[in-house]
Amino acid sequence: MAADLKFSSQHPKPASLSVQYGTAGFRTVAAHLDHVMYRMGLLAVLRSKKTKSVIGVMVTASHNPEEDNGVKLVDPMGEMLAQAWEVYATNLANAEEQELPAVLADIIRQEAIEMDQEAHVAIGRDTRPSSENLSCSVIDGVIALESKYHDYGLVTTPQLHFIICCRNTDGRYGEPTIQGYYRKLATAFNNLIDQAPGSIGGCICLNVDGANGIGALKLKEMEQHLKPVLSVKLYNEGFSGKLNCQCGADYVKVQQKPPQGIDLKPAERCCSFDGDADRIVYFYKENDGTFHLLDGDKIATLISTFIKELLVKAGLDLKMAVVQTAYANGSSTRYLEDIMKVPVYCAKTGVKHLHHKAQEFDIGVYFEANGHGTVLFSKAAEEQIKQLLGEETSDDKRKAARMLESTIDLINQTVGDAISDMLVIEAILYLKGLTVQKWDEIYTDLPNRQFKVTVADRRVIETTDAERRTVKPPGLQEKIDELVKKYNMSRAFVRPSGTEDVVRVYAESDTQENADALAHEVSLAVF
Ligand code: 16G
Ligand code: ZN
Repeated sequence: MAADLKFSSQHPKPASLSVQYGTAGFRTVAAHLDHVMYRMGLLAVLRSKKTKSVIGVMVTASHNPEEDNGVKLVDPMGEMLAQAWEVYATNLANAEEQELPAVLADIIRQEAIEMDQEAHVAIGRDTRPSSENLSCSVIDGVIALESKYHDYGLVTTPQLHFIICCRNTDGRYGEPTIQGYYRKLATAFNNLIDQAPGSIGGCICLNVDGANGIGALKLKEMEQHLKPVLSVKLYNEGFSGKLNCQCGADYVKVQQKPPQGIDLKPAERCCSFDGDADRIVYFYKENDGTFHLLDGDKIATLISTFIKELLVKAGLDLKMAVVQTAYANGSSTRYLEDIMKVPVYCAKTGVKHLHHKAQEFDIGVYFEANGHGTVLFSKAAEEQIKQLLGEETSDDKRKAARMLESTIDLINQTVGDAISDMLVIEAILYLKGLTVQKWDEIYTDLPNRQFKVTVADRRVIETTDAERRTVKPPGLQEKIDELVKKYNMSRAFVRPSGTEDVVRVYAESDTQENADALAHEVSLAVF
């Protein structure tokens, strides 16, 4: 390893700054990230040499404020960076300038990386003002190790994941361009819509809150490819408002109210993207002004019901499961298990955990309540569906198989994708002739409340059972159990955040007052 790394001194690490590769990469104020970006350029090259594949680097801080930024690496099939490499990322980011060559050499040795192997890095960024410069710093890191890169510029996070997967599968997943993404999804959407019974017609009207971010930009580009049955009205497009400020999926989910800047009329359906368009939630208001949120749990239920019905119609015996997190509303879990008879599993918060679990099934539907999710189809499932299309079979079975095929193509299986999820949901609602209210009525959410609690050291809390119970500090779980017993149909848990220096508290109960009171009492127990 060369003693001096090219450009390294142009990306100095601020003294005494320490950062960590968290649940979704590095995230902090943008001003602290220049050296991290350069070093992630270096790491992406090593990961690319190791995997002999194209590796992605996405510059974004998702739903966090505009002043923040972040970076995450995308692995060959479009998944999150392998967890074993997260520690290399943290070590590299925190190395002092003079230690950097040695830390790099250490990774090369530990991973037995062949340095003469070619490397390719694909870079994308969101619309934050800091993102362009930060992505140039990533490029400096790639060039410092004399490697090739492609700068895809402004893209949504899931678009970059899609491109990485396409590039590493010789185009079998799709054409590795933004136009290729639009064409694949639009063709699938249009094919699904064409399957609607003759009695269904008219136009779907949807208000979309773009969180003043990249999703709005990309949805506009995509619209021309879609059948005119979908009439999208975009709000918070980013011309004047600030990214994620009083708008976007996270704001709507946490605040349980509509975003600013949207003129919400009773019964009209709306959805909100987050800042990098990998999350989506739906909402509407009633005539009396009551606000209704349809979150990731409602989305998972809608999609898994649709797929299950198609599997039955097609006569396919495929194992489908839904993966949720501790935040999933108890009503959704009960509905899926008891009414739908679909097995439900709980994973730790963070896409990588849900994704991993969902890979165990023929069809794994995973959604976090916050609206991040997708559906994974195993190779065997895809093959069985294709095979059915090639066989002599009844028209009904063939039609169901064709719809399953289009659904697979419409879903971005690499990661949760607001645009793709939105099109899946819209197609399902259209095909079933469902309004947003009817969808909402499938089950009723239990009232719930989330709080953040600031403590001296959040690491004193350790959890088990997919974060639903604490094992440390001693006595805390017993206290929570006692509190939960006081309320009807209640559940509560606490977990240290993976992205902020806080502890999160969640409670649900039979009434909003009880959920609020329980969350409050549990918060006090955390101190
Ligand atoms: C990150 C995760 C998201 C998770 C959230 C939890 C990814 C791509 N994103 O944003 O899935 O819900 O962290 O944050 O994995 P918390 O640990 O601060 O509650
Ligand atoms: Zn996001």
